[in-house]
Amino acid sequence: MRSSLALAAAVLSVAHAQTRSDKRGLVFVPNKKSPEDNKIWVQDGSDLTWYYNYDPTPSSAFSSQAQSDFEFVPMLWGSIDDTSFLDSVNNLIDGGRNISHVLTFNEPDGPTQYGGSNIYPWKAAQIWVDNIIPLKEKGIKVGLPACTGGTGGIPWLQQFLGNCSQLISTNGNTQNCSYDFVTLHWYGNFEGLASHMGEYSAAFPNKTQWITEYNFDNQDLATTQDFFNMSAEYFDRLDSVARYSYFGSFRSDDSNVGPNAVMLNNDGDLTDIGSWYLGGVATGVDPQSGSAARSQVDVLFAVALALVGSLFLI
Ligand SMILES: *[C@@H]1O[C@H](CO)[C@@H](O)[C@H](O)[C@H]1NC(C)=O
Ligand SMILES: *[C@@H]1O[C@H](CO)[C@@H](O)[C@H](O)[C@H]1NC(C)=O
Ligand SMILES: *[C@@H]1O[C@H](CO)[C@@H](O)[C@H](O)[C@H]1NC(C)=O
Ligand SMILES: *[C@@H]1O[C@H](CO)[C@@H](O)[C@H](O)[C@H]1NC(C)=O
Ligand SMILES: *[C@H]1O[C@@H](CO)[C@H](O)[C@@H](O)[C@@H]1NC(C)=O
Repeated sequence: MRSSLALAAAVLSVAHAQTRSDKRGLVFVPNKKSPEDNKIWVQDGSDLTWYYNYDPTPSSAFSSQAQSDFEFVPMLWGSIDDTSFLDSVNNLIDGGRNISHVLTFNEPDGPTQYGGSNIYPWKAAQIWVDNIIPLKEKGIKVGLPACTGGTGGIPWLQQFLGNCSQLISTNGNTQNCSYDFVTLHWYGNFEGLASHMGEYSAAFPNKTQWITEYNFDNQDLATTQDFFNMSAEYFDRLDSVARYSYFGSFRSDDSNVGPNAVMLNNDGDLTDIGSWYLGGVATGVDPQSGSAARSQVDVLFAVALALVGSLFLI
């Protein structure tokens, strides 16, 4: 009885050991304090198929990655007064990089002190006409601006689409600015996430969704892990979700979404969530464990002790 239960448990744990998904990508800004973390995301066997860094150009940390293995998705982050985004994407293409998707406007409905690009819909519409429509005409798939998870997001997007339509319509010939996918951010619990996605499907029907930032921030570890698993299972199951990227590719001490929401502990080791996200098994690493700074002090202290010890031996 006992052994068959143990066997059943073992089989289950094997069956649940890994979930893999080619929808998974990386939202990541390399951290100058811990450059050794960069390679974690592109290690052999990593599930991650694409990344973005809020910039129009790839991260130099990933310059040796082939676009076909680890697709770089350029982002037009915020306000510009020229066609620099378009020019930059065209330069990448001319350089031989197969750019197939672009992201636009990071949290344009959000204030800059919380990382938003805080831009008027009409201004964003003009930038879209100048930079995004020419890319769309080349066959590049373009994402609707990535608003915050707040209630202002959908109204902002509706203004944006109306303004964009005004810019490209001529007398008696109404044109709409078109897009290929809808981009969402979410911070909160799973029920809220599912309902947010439903509101976006109703407002922008028949488009696939990319969830490019999400987390249940500032929760205890068990709650964070439950949220992580439920959301990953949901995204993988829904055909309407094309891609997703978990906001947590940093160390606990560097987190602005709470100490447990991260994929790395303070030594740069993958947490359970980090390992699951890459398609691996639980590591048992507590997100809040480790401290590179402290362990350096420990090493110095050990060296000093050894030196003192050797003095006595002489
Ligand atoms: C989350 O999913 C992983 C991988 O499928 C599984 O091993 C783990 O037990 C799950 N954890 C929770 C808290 O549900
Ligand atoms: C470019 O990337 C897209 C999407 O990943 C792919 O479908 C297409 O085949 C690629 N084109 C070339 C020339 O590699
Ligand atoms: C443009 O979008 C509006 C609002 O969604 C819609 O009512 C209208 O039919 C669309 N027009 C065209 C030409 O697609
Ligand atoms: C959604 O797409 C289906 C199939 O392409 C089409 O029949 C339907 O009219 C579309 N609905 C809307 C609201 O555009
Ligand atoms: C977007 O532009 C602003 C500023 O010009 C107007 O006030 C809005 O009415 C307009 N919105 C739409 C949906 O066209």
